[in-house]
Amino acid sequence: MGVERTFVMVKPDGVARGLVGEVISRFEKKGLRIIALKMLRMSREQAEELYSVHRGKPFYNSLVDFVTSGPVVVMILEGESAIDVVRIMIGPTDGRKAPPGTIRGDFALSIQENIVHASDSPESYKREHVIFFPDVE
Ligand code: 3AN
Repeated sequence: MGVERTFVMVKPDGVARGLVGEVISRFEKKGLRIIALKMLRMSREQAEELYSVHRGKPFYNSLVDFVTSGPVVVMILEGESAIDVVRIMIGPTDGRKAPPGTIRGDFALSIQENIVHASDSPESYKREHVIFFPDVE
């Protein structure tokens, strides 16, 4: 615990719906610090690495198609218990079940198109952030 870093991505649906500012604003107001931030269109290779734990699952191909379908905004956030704090703020995977007040609860009605991705453990952070920020520790 203590101060840690997490990897967060606004997915193509969040960018297309104009929710980048809303999402970043929530994290900033919470007190998390932006360490790195950029917009990009991810390659198929990057998407396959990001979601490598889901390889072979029925939704995997559709998920890779979706996250490569348009620009995304990727960032590294830092703060006290940042990994758990951000996971609580984004809410459960299924937007229909995510409680109001969470990002997915407030803005998503889908399990695939659910606005944001965030690392779920320090190991995930290590693997995920280097895909997009190879120079950040
Ligand atoms: P989370 O993003 O909450 O960590 P994961 O890691 O279980 O959720 O899933 C990664 C991504 O895969 C989700 N954000 C969602 O876009 C997609 N996904 C997960 N489960 C399903 C499913 N049953 N059907 C379609 N897409 C899914």
